[in-house]
Amino acid sequence: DSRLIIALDVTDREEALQISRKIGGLVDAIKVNYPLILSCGLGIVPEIKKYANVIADFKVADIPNTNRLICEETFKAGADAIICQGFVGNDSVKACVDVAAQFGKEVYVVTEMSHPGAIDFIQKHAMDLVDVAIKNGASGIIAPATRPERLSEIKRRSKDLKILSPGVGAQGGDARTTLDAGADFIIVGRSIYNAKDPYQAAIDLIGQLRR
Ligand code: BMP
Repeated sequence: DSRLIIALDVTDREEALQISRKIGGLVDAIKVNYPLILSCGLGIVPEIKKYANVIADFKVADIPNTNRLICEETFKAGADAIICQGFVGNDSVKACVDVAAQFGKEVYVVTEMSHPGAIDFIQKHAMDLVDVAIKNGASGIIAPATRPERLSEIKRRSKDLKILSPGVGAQGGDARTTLDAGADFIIVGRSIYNAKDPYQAAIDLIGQLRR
């Protein structure tokens, strides 16, 4: 229970498996995204699963039927959870949650994103997106480590939903501050996989989370 999730956004298969082997036992989950899957294929999911739970960050954002098909393929490949967008609406999110329930898996809904451009559009609807996650039975949400004050507001709105928070390290967020603001887990990519010693970088982050 480290409260750390690695974002494995590398594109080299050997590197991905080597990092997974080294730090899979330290982290709560390994998050995979398009860079890795487009380069290595969905078949890398079961290989990574040998080392840790896998969260498929596919930010699914389509009509309900297409969302359903995407989720089925993702869970069949062995992913333990999938991330979807909430802005496409209740029916599309519900389609993901329904498939997850069939497979005994989890869905996380993106609320406010962590990058600067999130304030252009998505921030205006962040609280509605939290409500979409609650209403449709998602397991949790994604909320920004780069804006701790917004994270706290989102936490108040989301009550007991799990909060996974990206933006620590390369995007400027701080690990401990993010937990204090209400996150249950932090998601960290570059600060771990680009470190000279990814294992030590993960250990250091876990130390900060336990402080
Ligand atoms: P990094 O620590 O290298 O910035 O990686 C963050 C990871 O979290 C990336 O995989 C990114 O796609 C994802 N992410 C994010 O940074 N902000 C969000 O709001 C939602 C995300 O999924």
